[in-house]
Amino acid sequence: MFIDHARIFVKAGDGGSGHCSFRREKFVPRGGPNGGDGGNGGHVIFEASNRVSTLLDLRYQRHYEAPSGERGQKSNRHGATGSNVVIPVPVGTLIKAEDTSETLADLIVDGQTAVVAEGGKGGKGNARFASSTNRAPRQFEPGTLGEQRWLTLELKLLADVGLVGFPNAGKSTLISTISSAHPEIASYPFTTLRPHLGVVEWTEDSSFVVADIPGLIEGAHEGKGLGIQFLKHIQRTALLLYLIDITEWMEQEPIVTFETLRNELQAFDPTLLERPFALAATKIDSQGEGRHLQALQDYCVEHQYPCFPLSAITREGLPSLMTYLGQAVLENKASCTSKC
Ligand SMILES: Nc1nc2c(ncn2[C@@H]2O[C@H](COP(=O)(O)OP(=O)(O)OP(=O)(O)O)[C@@H](O)[C@H]2O)c(=O)[nH]1
Ligand SMILES: [Mg+2]
Repeated sequence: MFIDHARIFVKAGDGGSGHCSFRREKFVPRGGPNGGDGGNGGHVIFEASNRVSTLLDLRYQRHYEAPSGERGQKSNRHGATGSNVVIPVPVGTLIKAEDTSETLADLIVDGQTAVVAEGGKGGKGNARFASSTNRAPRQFEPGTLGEQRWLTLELKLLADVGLVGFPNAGKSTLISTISSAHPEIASYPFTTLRPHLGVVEWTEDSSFVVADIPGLIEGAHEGKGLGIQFLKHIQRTALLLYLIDITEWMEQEPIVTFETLRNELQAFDPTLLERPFALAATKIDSQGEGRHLQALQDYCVEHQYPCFPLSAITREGLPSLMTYLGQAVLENKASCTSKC
């Protein structure tokens, strides 16, 4: 099951208390204080991992608590440090504090970590309070408390290109043709029920990531079909590719299809309309007379939208689409690097 939202409670370990004790040995009178320090409490840490693809585990386990540090001991022995609790999450996970909505971390690289609850510090034992004027201190510190908080986690996939289209438009077929991703493909609507990522090896040394998300229909923003909840997974893509089925038995005119998709995107997040995009006219191998394709191409010429007629089955049109996407992604990365 693909889960992209979770709410959990984290509690870091408390610091162990310092110890109060004195050397008591037979021939050592007034041996002095020897109470050790308490150990630090363990942190709660998130780690982004490519091996995890959903927040499902966090739905089952909602409480995470790191062990506390142990008390200090006699003979100047420090208490053991509490071990850290490391929670693996998918790359693209955003972590917010529930009470303030403050973003604590946005884990976008495999292996990236973030401490979300700091362990308490161990207290000092009485040995640390000895001074020339106080040789037998009875003073020691308690450990400090570990942080605790409720967190909300949201997974927003990271991809370069997002595929947007009606159900059955051929999104999954396209991603399975150009990458090694294998989402289910079938001739009925809403085959895809969760987003899929595919890595496209564009040239020998460059690749880009494509996201296939479940199909949209008119009224998705009002909850029709699968709704617009999955659109958050294309919010971070640099480029959108609208897939329009142009086979002649499609009742809806392709331009209406395109505009409906744009309206649904706008209802979810108006900035998605400012994102660079291209259109792909799909299934040209079985398009019939080509009336729909002609209408869509005329519309794209008029508006100066890039349009790629293609067939994911015969691969016709794929090379030019790949070149366009690959270059657009490269240009976007270059402009982002120079701006950042
Ligand atoms: N002839 C032809 N059929 C295609 C092409 N691309 C996809 N199809 C067919 O169209 C149907 C739907 O394809 P999918 O890739 O599952 O469509 P989708 O957009 O992922 O659909 P949802 O997951 O329901 O949103 C399948 O029967 C595919 O075999 C194409 O280029 N040519
Ligand atoms: Mg699909």
